[in-house]
Amino acid sequence: AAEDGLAAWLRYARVDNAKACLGKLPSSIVTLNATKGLPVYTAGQELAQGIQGFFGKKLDIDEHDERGKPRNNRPGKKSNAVTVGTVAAYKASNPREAAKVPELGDDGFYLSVSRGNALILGQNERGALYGAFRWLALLGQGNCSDFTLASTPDAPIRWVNQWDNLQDGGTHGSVERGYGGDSIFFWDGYVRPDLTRAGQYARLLASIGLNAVVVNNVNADPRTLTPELLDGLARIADEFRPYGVQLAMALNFASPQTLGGLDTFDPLEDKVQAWWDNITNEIYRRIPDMAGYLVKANSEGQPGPMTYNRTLADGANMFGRSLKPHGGIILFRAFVYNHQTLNQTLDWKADRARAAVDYFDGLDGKFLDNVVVQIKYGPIDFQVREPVSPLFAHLVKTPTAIELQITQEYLGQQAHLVYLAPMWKELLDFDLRVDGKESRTKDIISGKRFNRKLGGYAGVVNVGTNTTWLGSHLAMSNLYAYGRLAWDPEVTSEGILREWIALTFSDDRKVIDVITRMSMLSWPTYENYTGNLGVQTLTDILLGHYGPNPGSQDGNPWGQWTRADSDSIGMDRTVWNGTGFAGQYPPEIAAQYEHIETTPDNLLLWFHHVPYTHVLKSGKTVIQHFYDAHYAGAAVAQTFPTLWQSLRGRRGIDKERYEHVLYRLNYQAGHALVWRDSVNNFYFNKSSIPDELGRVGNH
Ligand code: GCW
Repeated sequence: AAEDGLAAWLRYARVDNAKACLGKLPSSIVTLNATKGLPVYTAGQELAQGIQGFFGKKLDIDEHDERGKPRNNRPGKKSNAVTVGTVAAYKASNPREAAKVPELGDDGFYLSVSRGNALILGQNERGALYGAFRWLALLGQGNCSDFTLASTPDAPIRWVNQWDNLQDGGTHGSVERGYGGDSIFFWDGYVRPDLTRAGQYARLLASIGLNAVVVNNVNADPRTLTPELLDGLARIADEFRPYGVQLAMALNFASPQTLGGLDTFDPLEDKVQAWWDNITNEIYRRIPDMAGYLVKANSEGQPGPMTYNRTLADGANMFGRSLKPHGGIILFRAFVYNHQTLNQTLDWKADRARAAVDYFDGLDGKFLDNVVVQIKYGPIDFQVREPVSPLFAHLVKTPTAIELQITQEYLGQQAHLVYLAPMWKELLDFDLRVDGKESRTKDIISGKRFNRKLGGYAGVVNVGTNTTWLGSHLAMSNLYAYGRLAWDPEVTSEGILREWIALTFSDDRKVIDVITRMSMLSWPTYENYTGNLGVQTLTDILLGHYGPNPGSQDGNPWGQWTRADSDSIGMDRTVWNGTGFAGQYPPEIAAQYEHIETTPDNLLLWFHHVPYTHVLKSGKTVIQHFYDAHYAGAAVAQTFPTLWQSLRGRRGIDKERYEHVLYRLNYQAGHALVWRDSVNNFYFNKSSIPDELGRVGNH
């Protein structure tokens, strides 16, 4: 039902062995120094709601004040309790016990469950809420055993980016690359009067450890900074605050001119700096806990410092200065390139993939300490297969965050099931070998590798007003996985999935197994029936990034080229003969990508231009691999509806969600055939090489 979609993994539905847990549950909830509207208070409410939902047991909430004394003096103190609060509040009432709590980092929690008593302590208020949600996630899987756990998130920045426009318009409605309806925040140029969904969204995000949301599009509207809008943003922040989620905002670099009426937006002009300082003060006056800014500059037509021949660091630091007194941070995007000047026909060495490193060259060390560079996982744009962006290896003194995309822009737009955790984990685990030492992406962004305090994760989520949030029930596993990985990149893709399924549908064994199976197959399957061997996804580049259109990649300045002709295909990104992109990696990795023999098959066409008859490590030719992979991928997609149908009527698979998912999987199965035939025919027509199995070409 609609409310199941809205509640997503926080349905708190009755668990199978509810009875078995009853004896092991506390009989009351104690909150330590809770204030209504702040996370510890929320944690108490969630625990009550969750335990009632999972087990049918109603618990009272006893509020204790800052000295540990009951506020609502209920007679006859109950024996077993779950106590929730901050470490500091616990210390005030129970110094001796508090001394035993292990050291926690920012946002961390300590969770100890023993014989019907539970202690949930946060390093800060939201840490306590995270601890409560973690325990609830276990209880919701029927796990009511005793345990002790201290957990601190791997990285401090665990943000969501929403690409929400203030107004309907353009071809994409009010959320750019959003496939779940209109913005939950904005309507008709203003912040919505009713922000119920904003609060519900914050609740979901807090339950997976995410701590801030940029609420407006990176292609930012200068009107965001008008007083009416700022008042509205403050109301959004009020909805977020009970969940410990902070508001952040995207800015338009030219605002001092377009909105403020100055004759310039040059970041080195005093009056421009003063304008930003002033507006920043205005924002913090309304939203004292605002997290910071996100800025897209000099990219795809957006204004930026380069308009005035200033560096990207000059631009970023201007915001850093304004934010500094308020403790805010600026996420400055590395997605900087010019989509108008790239010329494929004239220039064999032109390459959009080079842009980020080229533009940030020489800037490491020039950023203020509250500037974080936000880097898309790959050098192009959220494709089904990209190597990790080499920029992660170049910024040693500068904190970085990885930008992942939960909304499936190039990956089927939620009409295809594509579970992304396995892809993200490959990227996060990749070892860039900076200075010949182990340098995994995850350890670079967390700050561990180069000893930095800041860094982390930015996920483009783009939920909308649809009661499924993203437009598809199964796509929500990606949001769940994003939060879990940003907290702890060591958790396994499959483990995340099993937990998400149990909480979203039920802990029925078959339900968990079947959805896990489909989801774990889904990314390789999508890659098989779309773009193979690192050639990129092959969606239509010019119209909405959806559906097959291999021909649209080339012959335009967008730079997502394949250079396919009648004999050969692939981007030569070698140093010796190509664009030189391979040389942007540290030496060990550069050497690997420079040569065909050491480039993995799945990135062959990303780095090399080869004949269709080139033989892969697998022993197949490139063209035969295309044909086979497309048949294999489309065949697996045909099995998804049948697999799903085997779950009909099982626990947690209600009729409405069953039908909704089935409809999409049937569509995907059909569309996979369209993909298969379009791509195969396209390359057959180009190359005139028939399929060895006679499926493609002249019959
Ligand atoms: O992936 C592309 C999208 C644009 C987006 C841009 C960006 C917000 O097609 O819609 O703009 O990247 O990330 O800035």
